[in-house]
Amino acid sequence: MAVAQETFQELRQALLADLDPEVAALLGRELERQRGQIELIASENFTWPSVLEGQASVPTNKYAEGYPGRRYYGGCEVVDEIEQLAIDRAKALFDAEHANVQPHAGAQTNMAVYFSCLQPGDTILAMRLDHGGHLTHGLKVNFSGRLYDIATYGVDRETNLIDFDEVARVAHERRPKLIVCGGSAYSRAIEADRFREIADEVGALLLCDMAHFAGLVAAGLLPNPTPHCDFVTSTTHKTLAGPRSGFILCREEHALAVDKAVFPGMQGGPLEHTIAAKATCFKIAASAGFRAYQTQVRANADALADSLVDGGLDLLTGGTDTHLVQVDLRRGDWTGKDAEERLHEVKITANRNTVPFDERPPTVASGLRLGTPAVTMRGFQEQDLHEVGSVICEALADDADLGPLAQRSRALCERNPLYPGFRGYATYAA
Ligand code: DSN
Repeated sequence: MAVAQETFQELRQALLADLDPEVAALLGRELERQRGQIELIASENFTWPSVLEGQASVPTNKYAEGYPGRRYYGGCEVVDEIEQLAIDRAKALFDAEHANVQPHAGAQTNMAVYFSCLQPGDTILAMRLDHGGHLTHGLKVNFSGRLYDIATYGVDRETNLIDFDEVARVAHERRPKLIVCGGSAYSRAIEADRFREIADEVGALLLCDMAHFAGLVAAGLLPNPTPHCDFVTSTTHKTLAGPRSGFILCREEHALAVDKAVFPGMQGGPLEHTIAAKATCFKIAASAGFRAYQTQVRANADALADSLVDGGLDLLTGGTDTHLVQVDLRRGDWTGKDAEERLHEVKITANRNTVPFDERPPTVASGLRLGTPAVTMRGFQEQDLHEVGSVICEALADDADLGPLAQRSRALCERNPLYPGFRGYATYAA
């Protein structure tokens, strides 16, 4: 029931569903969309209820330019404690000498690292985007490609594994000031130690972008890149399952430069409510429960990979060490775009992705990138991922009967409810 909204007093008391039923209804619809489909976008997750609480909290009202104990505003005594807690937890979780928890998102983490150690025109060596890198690793139309001289490496054409001979050869030819490892579409463990050896040979700094697999590192299921790197960047909302945000880890010798690059170099006021949620995310990521969750993420990724191969699809590298699998569609008629759209019709959300040496443009692409963090968060186990894999393979058959397949997806969602007990915004908006 909507309340009158004319007076200041009414505005000060009204809750969302009463004040703005349109937005409340849209939020309710988004909740139901998330509940009613199988989320396989490898970079997405369903965050913890405790993190949602932190993100909706009152430090959103606070300006706090600067760092704990060194702010440009009064009244920062509590947010100082919040931010210091997040810093200390991030350092402990990844065994890092320094952490900056202010970056608003992943792109800003990489921008801050570049600003801290490079001048425009300096050379960065990074993985090509279509081989699994990231926009901020040097795409021409991204700030990284516009400001810096970009040298690239990729994967081996046969194995689809990082071609370390190429990394070394290009590093020696181009003498980069910074080497970047990690990316957003590579399903095998990143060997930061091997990148370190090459970086040392050419006197380069080393950055690992672990945004995708940070949760698996936190749980001890993938090697921690931090001891080998000058800088490590990450988001907090992918496998880490926290709020939509980012953070930077670095060696002490780079701490001042990184902090100055973030503020005042690029950002103004930090989002202290999100930093509170990051602190909670790091606390959760150090727990036994989180390790159990990540162990299931990995088991589910293997189960999905096995079922897709059994159903006749090709996977890049044949499988996965992480939370993601990459379907290579080049042997058949499907494009990534068409496959993504077909899966949408059977209640499965995924994203098209280029495969290495793809002849199609990224808007069409020849691959699908699938990941298990989100479905695992809602309770899916190996047998469920076998069923998901079977629905995918049947949906990509020429004579697919989509209605029954969508029903099988719905049944999986109903067996594994998302945010059970959360009444949601739709309740108020109704
Ligand atoms: N957009 C993210 C992803 O999907 O991997 C990377 O920033």
